Amino acid sequence: MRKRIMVIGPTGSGKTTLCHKINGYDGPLRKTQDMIFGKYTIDVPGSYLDNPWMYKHLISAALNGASQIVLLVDAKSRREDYSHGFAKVFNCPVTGVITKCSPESECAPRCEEQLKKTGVKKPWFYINSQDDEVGMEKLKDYLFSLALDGGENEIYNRK
Ligand SMILES: Nc1nc2c(ncn2[C@@H]2O[C@H](COP(=O)(O)OP(=O)(O)O)[C@@H](O)[C@H]2O)c(=O)[nH]1
Ligand SMILES: [Mg+2]
Repeated sequence: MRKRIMVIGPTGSGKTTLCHKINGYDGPLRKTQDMIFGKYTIDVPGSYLDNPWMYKHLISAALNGASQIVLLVDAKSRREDYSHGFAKVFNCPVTGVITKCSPESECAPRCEEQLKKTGVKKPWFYINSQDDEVGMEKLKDYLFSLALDGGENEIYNRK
């Protein structure tokens, strides 16, 4: 099976929006309770983060289907959605992305602190899908370049 970019984050943090951008799809946003396998992505429902007993399902899905993880922090939310060191359970690269915010915003330090506590190493990316195509392109280039290092994935032939 082709390995994909697995996008993890709380409900409403922008996972589906990001997956659509990565896949070059601009249809409507839909809400589901299932993992959605897109062309290059796996869109994981936020409910997987709500219960620690769901983590094992998340981890096994990642082992089977993901070449890398994208972990989202929603700058508009004040909740801490990840347990300490959560990112370290994955045996593939984990990229931290802060949505709905820019590095200059006052929410930035709080979000970066959350990524740090979750165990996500730099580089971290900021996207604001509403008005920042540059940030999105930078992130996509980075994710596809990670994929290029990896092997048989179809993503690897994109450029
Ligand atoms: N301002 C802003 N809104 C966003 C961003 N990404 C997603 N949204 C909005 O946040 C809401 C939830 O997005 P969605 O992709 O469905 O989140 P999901 O529940 O994580 O899949 C939608 O109304 C999106 O338009 C972003 O980067 N900036
Ligand atoms: Mg969604």
